[in-house]
Amino acid sequence: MTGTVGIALVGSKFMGEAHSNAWQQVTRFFDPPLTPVMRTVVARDAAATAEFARRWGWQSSTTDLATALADPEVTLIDVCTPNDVHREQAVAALEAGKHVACEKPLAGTFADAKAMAQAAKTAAGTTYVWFSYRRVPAIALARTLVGQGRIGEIRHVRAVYAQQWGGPAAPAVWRFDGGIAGSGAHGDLNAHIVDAVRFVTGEEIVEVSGSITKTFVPSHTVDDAVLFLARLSGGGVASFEATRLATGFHNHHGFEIHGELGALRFWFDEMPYLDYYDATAEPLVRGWTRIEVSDGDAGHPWVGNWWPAGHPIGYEHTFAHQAFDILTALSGAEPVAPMPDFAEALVVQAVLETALESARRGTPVEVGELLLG
Ligand code: SOE
Repeated sequence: MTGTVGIALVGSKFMGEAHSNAWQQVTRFFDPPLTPVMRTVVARDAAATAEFARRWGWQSSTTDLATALADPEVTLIDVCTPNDVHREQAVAALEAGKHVACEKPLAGTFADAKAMAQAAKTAAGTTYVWFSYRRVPAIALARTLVGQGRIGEIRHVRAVYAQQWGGPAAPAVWRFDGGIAGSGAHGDLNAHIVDAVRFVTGEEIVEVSGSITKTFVPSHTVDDAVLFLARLSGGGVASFEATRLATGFHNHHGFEIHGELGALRFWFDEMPYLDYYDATAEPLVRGWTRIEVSDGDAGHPWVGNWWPAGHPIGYEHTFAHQAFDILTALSGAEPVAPMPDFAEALVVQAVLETALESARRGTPVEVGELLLG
């Protein structure tokens, strides 16, 4: 399939900028099978949105989502708004026959996420969710190495997402308002590492226990920290930690995955690197190998489209990778790495909800209980 995809962006803040940059960069560095056309941006303030459109290369701007949905040239709605409006905007877009790419978490509440996944089931359009860290080359390589059986059966996973937004200088943003965000560090940060662990291991999180949640800052109406333990479908165990109160960390996240034959370790603070331990190597030389995931010729994903090996890419590139993979998937071809849709994001949301339920009950809870219930 060849042709164009007319895009309407909904939202113009942090993610609106990240996505706009991605739609701009994708045709400069990649040759997607479909060409994105940045038709319009939708946001609340008319003047600010017009200025946003000028700066980021959108052809027009509007304050009215219905205008964008009525445009026959627009086929993909890119939702980058706060969590409480994802459902209304995504469902309206699906009902208008559009494809939808929605920011994570799928929604602020499990009920909204379920409704969105339900709407996607019967819609003509396809859905995508911007779990953009899947498209960190080192994380996608970790998935490939697990798939090749290099670390064997997975026994122990440790996943962490730690930020420092809780101190006296913490900004008063919508992410701390339960009515808008629905969830705090849990929905914003655990969502990423739950998705990353599922993505890399290829396993499901089947049971959650030992979950604790805590709000430290009195003005916050969401959790500031949620920690929980889990069982994986392959029999391994896992721990997840998300916090806004990790003084000293701006955006520290990653995982350590220990298998019967080896281990993998990734931390976003050192984004180009994946550490691999081969437990089958000769004892004399056995040890952690640091792979610099920047070599397209070696088969490292996406990086060959940017700079020569050893010239690292950063946070914003993961969004360009996702833009490329969305355009590839829309054309009917296989994306570089699997692309989560609303049904898959609902599974992530079910894990998050199960953790909250486990904290409420003080007992282990099976994820299937909520997902199927
Ligand atoms: C804010 O907590 C935030 O921007 C998240 O919403 C993003 O998903 C994460 O990538 C960085 O932190």
